[in-house]
Amino acid sequence: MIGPARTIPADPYPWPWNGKLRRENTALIVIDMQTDFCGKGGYIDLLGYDIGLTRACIAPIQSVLARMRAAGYHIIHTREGHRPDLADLPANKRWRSRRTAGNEGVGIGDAGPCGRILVRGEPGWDIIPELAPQPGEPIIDKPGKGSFCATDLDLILRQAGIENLVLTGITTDVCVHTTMREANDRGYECLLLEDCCAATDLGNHTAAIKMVKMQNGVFGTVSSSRVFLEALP
Ligand code: C5J
Repeated sequence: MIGPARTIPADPYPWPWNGKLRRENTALIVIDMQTDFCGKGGYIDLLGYDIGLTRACIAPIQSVLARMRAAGYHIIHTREGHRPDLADLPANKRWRSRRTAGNEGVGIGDAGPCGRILVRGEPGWDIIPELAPQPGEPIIDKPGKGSFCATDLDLILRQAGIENLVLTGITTDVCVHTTMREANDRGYECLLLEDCCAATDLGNHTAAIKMVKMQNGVFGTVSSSRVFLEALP
C-alpha cells in the first residue's frame, strides 16, 4: 500500500475495507434527487407520500457534496426517467404506477403538475436546484431503479479507476438499495450515508439500513454525514 491506511468509521466495518481511500479512486453518487421524488407536485407527492421525509436528506447531501467537490473527489448524479415515447418503460411498471387509490390514471408518462411524470426533459424529472450538478459531473439517466441497468455507469467508473462508492439519495429502499446491490456485485466497495438517504416510509428506511449491515456488511457498510465529514481526508 502507498501511504498510510485511510478509512471512515462505519458500521459494521471501517470503510473502505482495504484502507485505500483516495480522491482518485472514490466517487460520491447522488441518486435521483429529482422533483418527482421530493418536490411539490412531483410523482411521490401525487402518490400521497410525505415529501418531508424524502426532502430530509437534502441538507446533509449538500454538506457532503460541497466538501467532496472542494477536495476533488469524483461526483456522479443519477436520474430515473423514460424516453418521451416511453419505449423504455416496461408495461407493468406503467400499469403499477397508475394504480394509486384516489389518483387513478396519473402514473409514469402521464401529465402532472410538473409535466409528464418521470419523463426525460420534463420539469419534474430534473434534479432539484439545491443539488444541481456542476459542469463536468456525469449524470446517469436510467430507466430502472438500479443505476447500472441499461446505463454506462460501470464503464464510466472503470475508465476513471473508481473502486469506492459513497451512496446518497432517494429512496433508500428502492433506487439507493438497488444501486448498492448492483455495485456490490460488481466489486465496488460501498459506503451508505444514512442521513443522506431517505425513503417514503421511515420503517423502510430503517430496515434498508439494517439490511446492509447483516452478514458483516453484506452490501457494504454504513456511516453518517457527520462522521464522514470529520474523517474524510
Ligand atoms: C422509486 C427511486 N422509489 N428513485 N424510485 O420509485 O427510489
